Amino acid sequence: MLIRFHLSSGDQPVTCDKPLAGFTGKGAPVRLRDARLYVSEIQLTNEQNISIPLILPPSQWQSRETALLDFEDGSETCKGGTSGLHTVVDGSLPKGRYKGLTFTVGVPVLGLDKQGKTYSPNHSDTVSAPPPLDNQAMGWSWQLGRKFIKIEVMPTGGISRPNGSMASVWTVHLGSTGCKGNPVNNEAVSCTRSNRIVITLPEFEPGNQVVGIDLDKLFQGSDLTTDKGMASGCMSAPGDPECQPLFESLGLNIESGNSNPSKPQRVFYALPDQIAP
Ligand SMILES: [Ca+2]
Repeated sequence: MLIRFHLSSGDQPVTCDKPLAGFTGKGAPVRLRDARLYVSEIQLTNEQNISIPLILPPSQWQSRETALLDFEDGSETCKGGTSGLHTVVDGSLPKGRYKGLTFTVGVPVLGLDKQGKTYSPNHSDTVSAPPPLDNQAMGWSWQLGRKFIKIEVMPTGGISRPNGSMASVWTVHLGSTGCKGNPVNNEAVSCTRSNRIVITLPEFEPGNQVVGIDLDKLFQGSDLTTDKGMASGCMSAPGDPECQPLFESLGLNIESGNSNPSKPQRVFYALPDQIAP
């Protein structure tokens, strides 16, 4: 079974070769630079309301527990990226009708390697980890963790910084923070803020719908022309002024790093198939 994903800005597809359409109230045109994310713990709900895990056959794009989605093709403004696009998760399920979908945006703390031995998919060395966890661009410095979301955009005219300089790239890097323990020494890693997003789409028919990811909704509370501190954009630091509105769009409590049930995420949604290209 294929679970398909579609990156949009409003109702327009997002690609590397033209500015993001559908952006409202944010001034100058915005170009895409990067758009990749990891999803895991994918489950479909059957008609008896039981959640059944999607079993992922390992490939270049998915390990036993984690899949990489890639919406940039390395062209035009996405030059630092890769030519491959990958917008589906492929897995197997018992035959039957399924009506709902849940998944996590992020890489799990625990998983099983090829030999069936426990290891940490998130806190593993990108050099020796199985694909797609070997993707260097998705690695980040926190205890050999991963960027769960790597979205980068470039507003025309740049981004003004507090010191008067201009930056060109507005960054969204989501990953676990406040991590302790060095995996290189086989120490268990724990992070104070997980920053994994649990997405629940209670009405989702895999054959007729795709998972929409709406950048206009992601940036709803953000001013992409200005950065008020720390990373240009947000690299998940709780003290970064640009992180608060982004975390709110993603349904995450910025202090705890947990999903915030009273303010659900608004970026991921079930989209009828015919809208997707
Ligand atoms: Ca910032």
